[in-house]
Amino acid sequence: MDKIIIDTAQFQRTISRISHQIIEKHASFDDVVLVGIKRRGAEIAEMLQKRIFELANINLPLMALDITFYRDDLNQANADPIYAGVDNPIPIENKKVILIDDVLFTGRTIRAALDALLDRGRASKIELVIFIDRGHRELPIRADYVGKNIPTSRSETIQVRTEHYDGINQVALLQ
Ligand code: 3GP
Ligand code: 5GP
Ligand code: MG
Repeated sequence: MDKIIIDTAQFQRTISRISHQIIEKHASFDDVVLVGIKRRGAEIAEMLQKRIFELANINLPLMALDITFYRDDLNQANADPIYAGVDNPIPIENKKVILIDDVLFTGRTIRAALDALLDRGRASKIELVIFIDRGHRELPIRADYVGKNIPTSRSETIQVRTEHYDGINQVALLQ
């Protein structure tokens, strides 16, 4: 069964709300950079970048990060230590990083992302934006900005659909 829990209009409102929250929380944007986790986290990061520009006329630098090779559940035989996994690399040393992903589940992706970020420099601060928090954390990780909390069973799947990959912005719960 496929239940739409966030439709296209709600999706856009959620992007707007998180954008407002980010603007409200930062007195200055001089050192702020956006880092989206590929793939859909990076697309959501682009949406936030666009909305923040529309709302506050601030154009934040944006980088897309592939954290696959930093996962703790990766088969070591497949690991490729020279893999860069970054689009549009930007310096993060002493920057305030706003890290963005689509779904927060066990927290292992974010742990891997923190590792990937640390390899690129020492950020002065890292905040986390998550579009859907579905619970079931296995690590002590929480988001600073949450689109929506959706309690799920482990057998359910959240499908975040985005324009670029799915032709539409919406979120479905699959049982
Ligand atoms: P995405 O960010 O492009 O959506 O985290 C890597 C990918 O795993 C995600 O890519 C996501 O689509 C996909 N994925 C889909 N369902 C699940 C799931 O239930 N668990 C995990 N770990 N990944 C999922
Ligand atoms: P975690 O590492 O926290 O267990 O999972 C987070 C990552 O896995 C996210 O980047 C997300 O894309 C993917 N993920 C985990 N659970 C789901 C889910 O139910 N639906 C989707 N679409 N992605 C998920
Ligand atoms: Mg993802």
